[in-house]
Parts: sequence; structure tokens; C-alpha cells
Amino acid sequence: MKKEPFGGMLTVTGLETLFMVPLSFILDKDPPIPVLSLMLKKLSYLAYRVLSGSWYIYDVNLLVEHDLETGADLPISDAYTINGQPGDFAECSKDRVDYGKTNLLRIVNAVMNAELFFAIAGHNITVVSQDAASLKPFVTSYIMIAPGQTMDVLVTANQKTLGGQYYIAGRQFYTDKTLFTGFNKFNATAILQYNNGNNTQDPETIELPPTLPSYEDYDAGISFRNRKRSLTVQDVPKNITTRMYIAGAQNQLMINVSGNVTFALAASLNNVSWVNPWMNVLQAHYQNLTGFYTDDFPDKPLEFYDFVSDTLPANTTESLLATKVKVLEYGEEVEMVFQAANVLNASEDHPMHLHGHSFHMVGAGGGNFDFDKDPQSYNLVDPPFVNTATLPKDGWIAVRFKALNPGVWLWHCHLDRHLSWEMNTVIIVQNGATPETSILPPPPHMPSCDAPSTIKKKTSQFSAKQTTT
Ligand SMILES: [Cu+2]
Repeated sequence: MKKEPFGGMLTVTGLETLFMVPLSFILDKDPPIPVLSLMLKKLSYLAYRVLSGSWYIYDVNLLVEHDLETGADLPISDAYTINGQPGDFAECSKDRVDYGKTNLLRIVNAVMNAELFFAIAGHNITVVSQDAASLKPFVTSYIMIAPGQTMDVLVTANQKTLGGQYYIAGRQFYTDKTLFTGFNKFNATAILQYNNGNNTQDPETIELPPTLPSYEDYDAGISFRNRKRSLTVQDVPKNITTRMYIAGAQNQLMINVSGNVTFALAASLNNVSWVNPWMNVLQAHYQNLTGFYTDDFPDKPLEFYDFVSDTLPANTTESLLATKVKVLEYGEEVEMVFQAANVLNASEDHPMHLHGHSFHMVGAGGGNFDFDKDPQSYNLVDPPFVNTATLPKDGWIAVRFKALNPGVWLWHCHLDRHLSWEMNTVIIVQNGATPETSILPPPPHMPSCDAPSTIKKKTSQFSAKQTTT
């Protein structure tokens, strides 16, 4: 692997796919990343990408296809990886750093179905940005990162007296009920190794970071989330024109599998489980075609109930299979409060991800959202500006954004199993008054709509009744 011109490098044994990110890449960003630009003037930096992933022994696509057909829960991964390797609990991997240097790690959680804790033995981590927007730097001994999130952190190699080799480790942050599904307890590791340290240490003598929280340490996940603030004062929308309250739930549907009616797991937003139409919504919207979706995605749940109760009414379990979108005018100021519902006693974290926009995460809390009290605790000054934010198990989050990107945008839970069960919807942002604020035409190479769709249309024998707004 090529040595970077500004001195030192990080390598991962066996990880030929590791991307080295030159310093110039960060400084050349337009606009530059403020925190990094400021700090890079003073310090010598190396930058790396750290990509976590899921690993399956068998063909995951075949497993998922089978489970979706039969309505069963989706497969649990067999290991988690850091830059493509599960680490020396399976096979070895090592990163090399120079003593005294500060390293930028660009961390991506590309795991399919799990939020992750991540820590480095003997080293603190300074978090400086999430989802490409700067945060007020804060020092922590671990991070929690959800699928779809990206985080930039700084790590200084300042511990050479402790031996020279340290575990970088990640493990699942599990928020569902253990009895309900079970989960992957694999610890993904890499070794942080000092170039001028002891290079012959037996990996078995290296300890996992003691600061790596345990799998079900809910307080650790919440307290990490609560430390995030934007670096600067944000222009948070205050003249809200569209307000939505969206309950996210896991559900079940009755389906017909080869003549046998059985239960299939599902998921929903405001009790609607998304159905992909024959023609994609973007094309149908752009060409003003009707019949592929309806614009009546509900602004609130059909019924209000104690969403976090352990005993919910039976009529909450079935969702409606439909293609309902939310239409926003260009420039609208939107507030969405997401509420986790404990339907099927299966509330867990949902990393909610919006395409096409970042949003201000102005509030979060446990229990049912209190429409009178909770808005008073909103952070309208320096909330994190992100594109993925976790809706906490048995809790709520409030986000605000300005609809300034005309187009058709997916809003979904970033746990793939919930996405597969249709915990998503689409927001259409209408064109503004000028060509610059209008959707671009399709590219010339776009396939024709006559091409047969490979998307299977889901049907239910007994889906819920039609919801209304
Ligand atoms: Cu989810």
C-alpha cells in the first residue's frame, strides 16, 4: 500500500480494499469542513475510511428471498466486519499508525440490520462530524453508529508506552427483545499497531476495549446520541407549514404461501406498509401519470393509543399495504415527529433516513411524545444536521427541514429487515418557480418504462382497512 506524502500510514493486513483519503481531499472540499480545516492547520493528519459491514456464510440474497416469500424473520448475519474483515476472532487484521500523529477515521456503518458500538482500546475518540456536517467536537471512549450514518472521528496515537497494539472493535447495539429474535454477538476487530511499537505482540494477549459497551447497553446508546450538537448555530425552520406525527411499527399480515394462509412479518409508518408500484414513483410523477400512487399518506396515525404500552389492542397488528406518498410544496418548512410503537411487543430502534435532504434533529425522548411539553425542550439553536437519525425504542424523535430539493425521495428505516417489510414512504417535493428550483429531466440513458419490472408486488389476504388523513 502506498505511503502518503504527509508521513506515516495506516494499513490493514489483508485489507487491500482500504481506501486512503489524502489530506488534500478534505481541504479541497467545497465548502471545506470547518472543524477539520481549522484543526488541520495545527496538526499533522492522516485520514482513513473505516467501513463496517455484515457477513453471511450463505448467499444472503437467497436467504432474504426465501424469508420474504414465507413471511419469516430475516436472516441474522454470522459476523460483522471492519473494512471487509471480521478481525482476528475469525481472521487477523491490523492497522498501523505512527506515534504522536492524529488520524482521521471516516466511519461508515454499512451493516444491514444493526446499530453498532465502536471503540479503540487505550484511545479516546474525538467526534467531529456526522453525515458530512460538522459537530461540536466531543471526546468519547466509544461511539454508536447506525446503518446509513457516517461519522468522522479523530484518534491520536499517544499510547506507545502501553505496548503498541490495540484492538479496534465493533459490536451490535441491540435494542429489540432478546427472546423475540436473537442477534449476532460477534465482535468485529482490527488491530491498531504503532509503527514504532512492539510489532510481535500475540493478538491473544491484546484486550478488547473495556469502554466498548455491552450489546444491550441502552443508556450508552442514548447518552452518545445526546452529546451531538452542530458546530455552528443552525438556520432551523420555525414557520412550520406541514406538521406530521408518524408512528413506526412492526406488524404482521396474513399471506397465502402455496395455498396455506400464514402470518408474515411486516412494518409500517402510520400503519401503511409501502408497496412498490409497477412504475417507479419518480417517473410517474415526472410524467404526470396517475394510478401508480396516491398522495394521501396520513399526517397522523389513524388511531391514537398508548404507543409504548406492553399490551396494545389486537387491531394494531395489521398494516395496510398501499402506495401512499406525502406531497410537499417547494420551500415548505416541515416538522416530523416519529413515534416508536410497541406493536407485537417489538419496539426497537429505527434509524430513519431521508433521501435528498438533511434535517435538523431538534428533539428526542422516551415514551409517548407530549404535544404540549416536549416541543419546549427542542434544540432550535445547534441541533445536529443529519440524514439518518435513530427513532429510539419506545420513544420519539422530532426533526425539521426545509423542502428545497424538488423530486421524489424515499423516507425509510435503515435496518434492511424493516425496509424489506416496507417501513418506508415517499416524499414528493414539488417544483419551485424557476428552472433552478425544478426537477431535472431524466438522463438520456434511462431505461424505458416498457422494461419489465423485477419488483415483486406484495399482496395480502387480509390487509388493514384504508386509512384516512
Ligand atoms: Cu426499523
